Amino acid sequence: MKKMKKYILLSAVLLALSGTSYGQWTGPKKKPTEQKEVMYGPLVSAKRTDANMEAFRNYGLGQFIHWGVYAIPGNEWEGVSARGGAAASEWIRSWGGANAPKDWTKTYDNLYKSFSVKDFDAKKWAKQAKDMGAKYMIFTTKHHDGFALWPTKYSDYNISKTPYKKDIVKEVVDAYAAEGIDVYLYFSVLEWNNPDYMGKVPQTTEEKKRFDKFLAYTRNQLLELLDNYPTIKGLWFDGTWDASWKAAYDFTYKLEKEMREKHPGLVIGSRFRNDEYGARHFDSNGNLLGDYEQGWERKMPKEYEWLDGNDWDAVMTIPPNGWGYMKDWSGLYTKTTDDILDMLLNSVSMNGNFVLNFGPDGEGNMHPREDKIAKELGDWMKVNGEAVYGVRHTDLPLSKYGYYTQKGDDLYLTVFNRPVNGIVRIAVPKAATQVPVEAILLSTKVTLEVKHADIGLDLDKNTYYDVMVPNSFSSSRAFVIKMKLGTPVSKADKLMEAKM
Ligand code: FHN
Repeated sequence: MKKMKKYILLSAVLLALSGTSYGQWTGPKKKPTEQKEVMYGPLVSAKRTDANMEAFRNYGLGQFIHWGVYAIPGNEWEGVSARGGAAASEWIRSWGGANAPKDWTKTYDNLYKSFSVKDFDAKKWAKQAKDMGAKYMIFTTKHHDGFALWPTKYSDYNISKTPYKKDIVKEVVDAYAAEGIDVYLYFSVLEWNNPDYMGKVPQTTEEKKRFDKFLAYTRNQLLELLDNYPTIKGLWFDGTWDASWKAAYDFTYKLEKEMREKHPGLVIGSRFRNDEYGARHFDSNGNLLGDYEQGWERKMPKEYEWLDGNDWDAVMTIPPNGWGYMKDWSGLYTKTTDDILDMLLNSVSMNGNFVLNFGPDGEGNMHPREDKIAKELGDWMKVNGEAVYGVRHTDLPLSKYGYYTQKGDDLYLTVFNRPVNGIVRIAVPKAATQVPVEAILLSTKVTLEVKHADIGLDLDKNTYYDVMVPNSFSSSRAFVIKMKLGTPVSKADKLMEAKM
């Protein structure tokens, strides 16, 4: 028993010290040189190949929806902007400083009484997402303010107490399922307004009692979501960075196990929990905690190698860090459809999904710019989606013209940088047994000439194939060249090396 006590004390100390998580989102992951005994590591042994994970790998494009009572103020109050006073629009409850309204949280915590969402139409949202080409959607059931968009039995702070009354989560789940779009439910662990929540590790008996009550409440709500909405494919966790949650690694380990047993095939990202040393996303030995890397938020991996072969998705806002609805986008750079296409193709070229965020207003309307982007993105996906869905990374040398994706012996190059001479040069290792032998423009199905261009550069490991894009072809947006890979008809000659 004494040994156990020492162990628990040691791990608590380590936990407190180890603020860092192995998951570096800013560069290649350096696997720890020494492996250590980890009791609370991954619950999923290897890369899953079941239907839900195969579907995840094939999604390509997803939609995130942040919606809650924070949409009513829309990042301002009585004409005063919260910009700079709160971290983001859905963080407006934490608005502080000189400009913040007096007794703001009292005001905020009564917003639910005016949450009538008179324009809310889940079917309209789902149709828009379908037309945009989204294959999965992540929906905020409850954000950090604790307001639940479903009639939870475990808190009175929920949709049933609003003028709208009805179960918004159910309406959204059903509408998206009817459009064939998989639903993942977003769940924030932390709750700013919950008296039993605390960010720090509970110390006193009273604090431990309160936080244990909070953990039981969290478990109840999660099991309730799985009971109420059995068709969902995954849970998307957030707000799991506080020391209190990190110290509850035994609870979170057991809860993940329980949820997976209750809902076979459930997909859970790496943000849910940590190991006993406090390592999040990846345990202290560098093993992924969850089914996919869930740390690419408003950032993109620079190289495929950074992903270490893990599944992942990148979640992205249109205005900078604008997850919940913002009335005022002025003065901000807001991403264009072309920016989003670039990030989407970049993601799928590295075996990831790209998830674009929408933040409906307090009545349930998408922002006009979101409507515009959804339409433009959908128009592009209708013609070129073949280069995005169900594709995988290819090991060819990177192209300077755009992003490669591959499906069997179909190789796609989505061109963002069109060469002025019309020659799209594909570098292929000289030793390759599969090279581009045919090509078409995906949008027009017009056949393109493919020429072997063995430049004969000394020391060059590659040979080249030129795909000729006719000047007559015009495109105001990225376009896709679809190539067929086959056996090379001409071998790159072994040339003598220059003497010098
Ligand atoms: O704090 C949240 C934030 O409000 C937003 O929900 C994003 C989207 O995933 N997640 C957290 C910030 O990392």
